[in-house]
This record gives sequence, structure tokens and C-alpha cells, in this order.
Amino acid sequence: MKIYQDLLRHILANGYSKDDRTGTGTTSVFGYQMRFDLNEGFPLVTTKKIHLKSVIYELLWFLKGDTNIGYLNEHGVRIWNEWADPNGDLGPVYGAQWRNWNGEAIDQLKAVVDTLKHNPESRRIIVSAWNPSVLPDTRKSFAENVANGKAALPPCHALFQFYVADGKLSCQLYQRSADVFLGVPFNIASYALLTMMLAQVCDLQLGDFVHTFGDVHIYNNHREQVALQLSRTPRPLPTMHLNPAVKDLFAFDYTDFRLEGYDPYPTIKAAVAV
Ligand code: THF
Repeated sequence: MKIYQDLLRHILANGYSKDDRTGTGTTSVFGYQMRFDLNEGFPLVTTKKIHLKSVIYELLWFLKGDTNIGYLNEHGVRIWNEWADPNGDLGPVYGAQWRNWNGEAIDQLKAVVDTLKHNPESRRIIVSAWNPSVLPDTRKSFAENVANGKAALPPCHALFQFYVADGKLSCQLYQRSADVFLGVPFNIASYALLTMMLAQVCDLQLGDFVHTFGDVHIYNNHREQVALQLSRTPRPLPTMHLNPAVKDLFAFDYTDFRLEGYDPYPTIKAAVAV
């Protein structure tokens, strides 16, 4: 994952100092792209320990179309707690847009599976989480927005597209806003997993995960953590094994994932900007 260290270095060398919604302050650049060949190993950052369990449960939660943190908390995953209302609701965030756009039962993920199986050369295999009709009013609290039928937060990973060539499945994500220290290692692993799951259920080989960014930033309170991470030399990537018996994208569960050969450096704690 030298490519991830390169992104950290690029921001430190070229970034602008920029204030943000959370009041934390960032160093930020606009526009960047990384490419991971999924045949070269599972792209999980090795220069700190990534809590893959959180990544997997979050992805399963998106795939269920669930937008209440109850399921995550039942499995010990707390990464969405800061934004939920007192009932645990986040409003129509990722899961709702992926599986049930505007409550009208437009299932974008099911359409992806169907198109990959029946029309893989299509140039329209897109999922948009960016739904202007449910974007929050930033003057209101998270809970007030949820009470008004809006999402607590606008999606950061806004739109993704699949591409099949030579029997290989690739995915490109457009991420409008990216917290490079905390969020990005999760986002890379999550989309790499989703691509692997889709390849398996659609009988395709693995291609690339292309990660394209808008405002990609290092929060000012992550600077020391980033310096520590940059002092570490990346280690070989682990391998992810999916249970080959699963042939339905929506039938995976936590025990169907097995990571082999992950040898990360120790955890580095950091506060999440809310
Ligand atoms: N807001 C901010 N400021 N950063 C983000 O990365 C982010 N997200 C989601 C929504 N808003 C965001 C939430 N995703 C962690 C990881 C992902 C998150 C939120 C928080 C986090 O704290 N990770 C710790 C602990 C992991 C754990 O306990 O499982 C870590 O060390 O990695 C990005 O999509």
C-alpha cells in the first residue's frame, strides 16, 4: 500500500490549509486518483491496524438497505454512532439509496447484479448515493434533518461505476470528500470487498478498484498520527477469501469472509471529526 503513503505525502506537500464544516481544519487537495489491482492482494492498509470487522459489518449493513445503527451496535461497530438520532436513525443514507431510492423500491444494487450478468459491456452500471432530494440542511442538527426525512450526512462516497473487460470486473468510486487518515482505509477495503463479492456472484474475474477523489484531506488533529504512519514501511498485502458457495450478493454474512496473512503495524488512535 505504498500508493496510500503516496497520497498522504502528496497532501502534505501540496495541500491547502482549509477550514471545514466540523471546525477542525484540514490540509486539502482537490482531485486525486489511486488504482489497485485486486489480483495483487487485498488492499488493506498495513501501516496501522485496520478494524476489518467494522468494514465488513458496515458493508453488510449497506447491502441490507439498513440505515439504523442498531445492527452495527449489536455487532460492536460504533463508527456511525456520532451522527444518529436518539432512535439510532441516520435518515436515508447509503443503504436506503443503494437498495430503495426515494422509498420507491428502485434497487440500484440489484440492477447492478442483473446488468453484470446479462449485459456486462454496459457503460451505465452506476450506483448513485447522491440524492439531492434528501440532502440535509446544514443549519439544522443531524437529528432534525432525520426527523424531516433527510439524511443525517450527505454521502461521502457519492457514486460508483462497474466495468467489465476481458472477463474482469473493475469498480471506480467517486468520493467527494475524504478523511484520509480514518475513512479512506475503510473506504478502499469496503469497495474492494464489494467488487470481489460481485465478481463471485456474477462469475467474473477481478480487475481494478479505481478510487477517485474530490476534496481529499488530512484533518489537523491527525497530523502526528500521519507522521507516525509515514515512518512505517508498508508490508505485503493480505489475501481475502470469500466463501465460494455464496452466489447471491445479499446472502453473504460475516463468517463468509476470511482474511489471510494480515500483519499490520499497531493501531494508531485518532479522533473522528463530527
Ligand atoms: N466523518 C469523518 N470525519 N471521517 C470519516 O471517515 C467519515 N466516514 C463515515 C462518515 N463520516 C465521516 C464514518 N466512517 C471511523 C472509521 C470510519 C468512519 C467513522 C469513524 C473510525 O473512527 N475508525 C477508527 C476506529 C475503528 C473502529 O473502532 O472500528 C480507526 O482507527 O480506524 C467515512 O466514510
